Amino acid sequence: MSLHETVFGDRVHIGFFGRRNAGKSSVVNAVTGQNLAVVSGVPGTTTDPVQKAMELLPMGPVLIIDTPGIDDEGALGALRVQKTRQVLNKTDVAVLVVDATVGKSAADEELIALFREQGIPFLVAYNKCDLLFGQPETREGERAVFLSARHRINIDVLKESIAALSAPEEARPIVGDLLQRGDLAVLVTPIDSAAPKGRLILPQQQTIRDVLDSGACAVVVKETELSHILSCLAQKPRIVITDSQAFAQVAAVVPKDISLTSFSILFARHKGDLAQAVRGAAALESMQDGDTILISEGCTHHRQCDDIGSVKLPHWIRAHTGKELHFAFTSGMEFPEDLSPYRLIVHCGGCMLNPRQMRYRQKCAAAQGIPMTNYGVLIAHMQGILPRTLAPFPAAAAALTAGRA
Ligand SMILES: Nc1nc2c(ncn2[C@@H]2O[C@H](COP(=O)(O)OP(=O)(O)OP(=O)(O)O)[C@@H](O)[C@H]2O)c(=O)[nH]1
Ligand SMILES: [Mg+2]
Repeated sequence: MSLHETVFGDRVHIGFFGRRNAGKSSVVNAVTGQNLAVVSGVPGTTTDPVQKAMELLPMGPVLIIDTPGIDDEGALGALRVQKTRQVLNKTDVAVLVVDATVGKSAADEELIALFREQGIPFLVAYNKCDLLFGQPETREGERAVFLSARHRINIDVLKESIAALSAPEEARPIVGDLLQRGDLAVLVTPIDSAAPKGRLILPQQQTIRDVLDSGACAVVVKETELSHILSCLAQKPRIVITDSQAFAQVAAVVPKDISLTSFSILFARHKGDLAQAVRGAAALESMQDGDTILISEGCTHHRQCDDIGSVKLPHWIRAHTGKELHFAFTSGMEFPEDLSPYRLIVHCGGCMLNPRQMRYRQKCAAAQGIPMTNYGVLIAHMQGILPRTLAPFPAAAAALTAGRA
């Protein structure tokens, strides 16, 4: 996976919505300082979502998404709502662009209702204020910014406000909350045939960064050197984090009084709801002949996920359950609205999805009562290592016993 792709899922996704001609594309261009999107006085200029990954201060890495304008006639229409929802599924922060000379319409209110429904923080950008005497009326409690894209007025205020809204999503820890300054974390990273030669894969790099940021020390070893290194350490490690594939070997070497978990478990928690994934894994035990399992991937081109998802997982699952099961597959942005044909959903780790997208998919499954787990958690379950890897996470470990009951 290229450097550009790897950081995609961690970018703050900022979506710009609103009526046709409100000036969404103009605001996007002003915010980015680039002529990213075509601007014109003709309503309906932007016909498909346009997205661009970039560095944007004060946020850092972001993905900017300009969307087609909605109809002036009020009701959004089924297709518009569906398209808007698709963008909303991956939106961390929504900016509703309103033409200040016209004010908010019924369609704008519908958009606000959609933001609320999906729990997306949003603000209202009243654009074209250069044409206005005084300020437009706003609803109490509404986060509003008054600006002019054309004259570059208050664009900085808009950026600051977006940054303020996007902050909480950024705070999700990988492992930092389990560590204290001066702690030692041992990371076990086998030679990975899927990793580019000479590199560590993204979850490993990000975990190391997180360990360092918490003031702890990361010791990185292969499973073959682990035993020797453990015996050399003067300080007892706070935690050992291993690649799931080496778990059996690592578990045999790490003393029982040292926490042991896997990169997959850390990332299931970092990206989504770990407890739900744990309950989902337990559902594997109640599969019946003829049931269909949906295997879903966040990207279309990650060779390792593809191989695990399409070949290894079905094989392991059939062997583990001994049942005649059917498998369905989806990848990329497609995720079925109707999940009722499936008895279980197994999702990839979602390195290409942002946390909101991942959690949204989990929410869809929960709402329809379909168990959902992920690759790493399910593999850990089938290997019988889930209880030990969950020990550092009491809340998720409770889901383990709840699932059994
Ligand atoms: N006076 C004034 N005009 C603006 C401002 N921002 C945008 N416009 C004008 O409004 C018109 C529509 O701008 P766009 O940015 O294309 O609007 P849009 O919301 O992307 O429109 P669609 O893509 O058709 O949905 C253009 O003629 C812009 O020049 C502003 O701050 N002040
Ligand atoms: Mg546009």
